[in-house]
Amino acid sequence: MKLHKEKLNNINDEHKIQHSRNFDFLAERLTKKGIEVETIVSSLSEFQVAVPSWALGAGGTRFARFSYQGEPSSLEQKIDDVGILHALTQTAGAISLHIPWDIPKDYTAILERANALGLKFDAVNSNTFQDQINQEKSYKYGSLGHINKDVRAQAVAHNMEVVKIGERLGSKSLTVWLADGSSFPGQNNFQDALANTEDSLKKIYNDLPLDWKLLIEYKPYEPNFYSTIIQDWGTSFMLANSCGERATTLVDLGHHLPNTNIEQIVSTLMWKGKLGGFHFNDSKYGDDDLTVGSIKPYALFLIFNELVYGMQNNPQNPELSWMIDASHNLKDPLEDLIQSLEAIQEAYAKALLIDQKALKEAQAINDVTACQEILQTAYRTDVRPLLAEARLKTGGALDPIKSYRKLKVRDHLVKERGAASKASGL
Ligand SMILES: [Mn+2]
Repeated sequence: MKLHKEKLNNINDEHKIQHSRNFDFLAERLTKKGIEVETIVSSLSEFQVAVPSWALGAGGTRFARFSYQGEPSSLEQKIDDVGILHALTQTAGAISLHIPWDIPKDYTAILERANALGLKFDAVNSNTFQDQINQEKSYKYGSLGHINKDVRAQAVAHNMEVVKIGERLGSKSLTVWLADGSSFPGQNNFQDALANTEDSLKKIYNDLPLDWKLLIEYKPYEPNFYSTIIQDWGTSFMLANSCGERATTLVDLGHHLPNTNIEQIVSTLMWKGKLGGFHFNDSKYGDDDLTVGSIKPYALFLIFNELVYGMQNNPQNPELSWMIDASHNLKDPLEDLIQSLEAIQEAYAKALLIDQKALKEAQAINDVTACQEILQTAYRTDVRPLLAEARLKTGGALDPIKSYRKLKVRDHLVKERGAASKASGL
């Protein structure tokens, strides 16, 4: 289904007067502080986050998967769903594909479909964490870091294949996340496993088109529970350095042990010009895949503070690939993604409000109290009218969740696709 612009505008019209009051009140307060409100609104409009193809259906746990009605069962339908998200929020202008789950059959038709909805193809993701039907060698004991060179060669070839598919869609980066590791002490030789992984990544990197980036993701545990070969940002950074300039580290919020200072990792990587991408989600305990901003919104704000600082002060860092990486078990996946997109924009807007000059001055005289006040003054500002204004200006919804419900999008999808329609993928 496609959203009717006219119906969306009618819903917006009902709330326009109240929105103008809210926006004008906030804009006046911020302008008095010397903040350029228009600049912030246009920064918000420009900020686009990719939606991964696997987030559009209900996810599951290792115990069960309860599917959601009207899920997209083909690549075409997945693109349509991201189109709906983008029409409402105007901030989801890209889709990130997972290969082999989303191999296009007709490239021209897929490109035309995405183009008509204002969508680009962001990073492509390889999959060597599960076996596919008719696959020759198994990834049960690893892939790029496997002890057997034939398994490694197969995993390298798969990544090269993913790049070829991505090239035909206009993608410019490959994300590699490995499940490789061990579940028991003694199972792997750490050095051999790391050396094999480095060797495989170099082969992939050397085959990469010159205008492509390699994004190396890390994760401390799961699915392996004793060791992960690329366990942390340091290991990813080291591997990226040995591959070359266009190899970078990808930070996924959920891929850290509890209480890790993720904002400091972001800052360090950007200073070294090696932060290539960022995956958003939220968690209480581990890689929980919860809605962005649902558990730790202040931590997200502090991370955005470092991202904004890096984007403004670190020209050595490449342009970042942003993506939501979550899998929803309970909510309507599209509503969950709308909430995530809103949380990302909110944290970004608040970070843009930080008085960086005053913060540097307070830091210079070790005025710790003032430093905290400066950060929290920005954090405590209700920036939602700025987000609504950015959406209104670009043709989106003043209130995306309310509009989604009023337009009865899920009912339409169920009618079109059937209640039993299941998302392809996991
Ligand atoms: Mn991720």
